[in-house]
Amino acid sequence: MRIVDLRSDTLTRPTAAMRAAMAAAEVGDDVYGEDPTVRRLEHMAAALSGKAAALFVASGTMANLVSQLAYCGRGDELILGDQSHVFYYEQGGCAAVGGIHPRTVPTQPDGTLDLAAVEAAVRGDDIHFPVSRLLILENTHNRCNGTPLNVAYMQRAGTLARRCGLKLHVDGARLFNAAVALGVPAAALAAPADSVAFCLSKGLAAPVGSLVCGSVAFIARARRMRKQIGGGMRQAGVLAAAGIVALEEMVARLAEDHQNARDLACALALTDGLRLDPDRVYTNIVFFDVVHPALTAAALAAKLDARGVRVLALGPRSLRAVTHYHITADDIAWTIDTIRSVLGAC
Ligand code: TLP
Repeated sequence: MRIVDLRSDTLTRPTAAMRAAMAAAEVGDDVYGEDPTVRRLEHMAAALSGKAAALFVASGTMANLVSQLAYCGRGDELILGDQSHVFYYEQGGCAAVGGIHPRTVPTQPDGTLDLAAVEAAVRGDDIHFPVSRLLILENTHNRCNGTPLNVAYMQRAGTLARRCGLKLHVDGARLFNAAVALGVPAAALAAPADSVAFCLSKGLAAPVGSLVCGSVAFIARARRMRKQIGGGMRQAGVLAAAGIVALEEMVARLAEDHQNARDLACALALTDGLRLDPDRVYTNIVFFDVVHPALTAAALAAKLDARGVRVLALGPRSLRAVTHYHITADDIAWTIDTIRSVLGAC
């Protein structure tokens, strides 16, 4: 049966070039700093993000966690959006592992935080209060249709963070999607931040891995935190080799994923029983609501699954489809036909 799996771009499998690079990778013990392939990947990541240093970690969740641990001690406060991945999907790692107190402000529909609300959330110098240390932004914003945060906004956020004595960390799991969609270098989006994390294992199709990028001192601290939570990876060059191919070969083609997402969104917007605004789809993530009276999101996802189209039900009426390397324009056309046929039969 034909399967078009749109549940996530994390489903991407390594390319032939990645597998070849993995097989040939020169390796060493990375906990001793002796894996040449990991070092090369970290240098590439630092250069691409415009930061002085970088650290290879197992996942986006680990990248965000070591960053929070590097900046904050127990009882310190961290400001982040209520729809952010760190707050929503990372098991409260900051609190569970680091004793860090998360303070949310509402995420706006375009993935930004109202900077006046951020400023109002920064604590004053009062013996009753935790100390505000860190602001986290997400670019692109997963739960807000994969919307990219632009350079001007990032600069305003960076200025505010500095003025308020906060560090700024960017969860850029899909930073290169943002850069490609906006037509700017990733480094321009990262410049106002103290640190940025990005993933190799999503649209860039590497099997495993994320990078955290920042100053030399920050990365040294993050490296300690990675070891503390068990993330030292030894001959990780076999994984880093795929990551190098991802950065060299897979960034520019993200534009195809964005076009496919937009084509999907435009067609779904014209489909009875569904609701979405295609003008809010900028990258590879399409959220849509089912408004058909006889269907919930879970019921529609199950019916589509039976026909080979996989999407995620993420709320009572809300579904998510993510385009990626293995999804062709023909897959999108077939998906649209299948969704219309399933809805037509309800
Ligand atoms: N997102 C996954 C799920 O966890 C929801 C997905 O399928 O989209 N930051 C952002 C913005 C992310 O979207 C994700 C993964 C992460 C961090 C965590 O990355 P991993 O899965 O590598 O820990």
